[in-house]
Amino acid sequence: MFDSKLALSTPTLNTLYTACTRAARGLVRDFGEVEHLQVSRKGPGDFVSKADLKSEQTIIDVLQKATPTYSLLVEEAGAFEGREPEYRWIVDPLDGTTNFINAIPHFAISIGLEHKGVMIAGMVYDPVKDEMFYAEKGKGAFLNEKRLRISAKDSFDDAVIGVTFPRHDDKGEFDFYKTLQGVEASTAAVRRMGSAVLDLCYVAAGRYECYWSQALSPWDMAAGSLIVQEAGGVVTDLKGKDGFMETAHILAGSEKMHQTLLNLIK
Ligand code: 2AM
Ligand code: CA
Repeated sequence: MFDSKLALSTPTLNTLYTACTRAARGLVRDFGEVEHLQVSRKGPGDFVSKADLKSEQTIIDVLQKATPTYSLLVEEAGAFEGREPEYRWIVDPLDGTTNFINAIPHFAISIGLEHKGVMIAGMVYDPVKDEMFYAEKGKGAFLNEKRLRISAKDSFDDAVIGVTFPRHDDKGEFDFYKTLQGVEASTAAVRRMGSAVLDLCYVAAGRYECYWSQALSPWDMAAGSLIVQEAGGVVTDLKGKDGFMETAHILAGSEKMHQTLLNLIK
């Protein structure tokens, strides 16, 4: 574990690497306890929220030491304004919490860096599989030492589509289950794996042709959206527009598949 090396070395990517690998060490240790059911009597939920907070604090410490003037937006701790607020780190210290609680080895750390509202760097680390996905704007996207490219498939019938189900209380403007039925009927498979940040990276890696979700938070999308774009993919909201970080709905995929899925959602 933690053998992954970076194909690109820049100050930002090195900071991201330190933050991700340090936080991962604690998460993997805690995951081992969940797997062996050695969690406290309060139950796995409480234990996991502690694992989550520890991971978050490790990441905040690394980022604040490297870039003390940048702003931060962190899932649990909230927002901190720095002296250079045009730079902002956006952090999800544990994505795939339900998987983690149930000892399902599919979760990740995600950190993005935004400059004046534009994502300029991102890293997503799946420590169980030792898969480090990362990108810097204009420099391509990578998985460990390998350059990533979006899927080249051109038949929607053969497509594998990733999705995040909406929560039970989501009464949003999209008819999720109708779309799901249409997508199920016209593709090879739909996958609901429980980590939105990894789903986006799987699009970048060509493992999925597309991914969509109608309710995410900025930290679920920040790093992954740049990784998809740098792998040659298209990312929009579910109406085909740019503002997914604000609308919280997102559709990522290769150019052709993205358009086909967009037509099914509309
Ligand atoms: P989490 O594990 O950090 O909570 C599947 O539920 C995926 O979607 C996870 O990545 C989860 O992040 C994320 N997610 C975030 N907000 C969600 C929402 N409103 N509905 C469903 N999933 C959400
Ligand atoms: Ca999340």
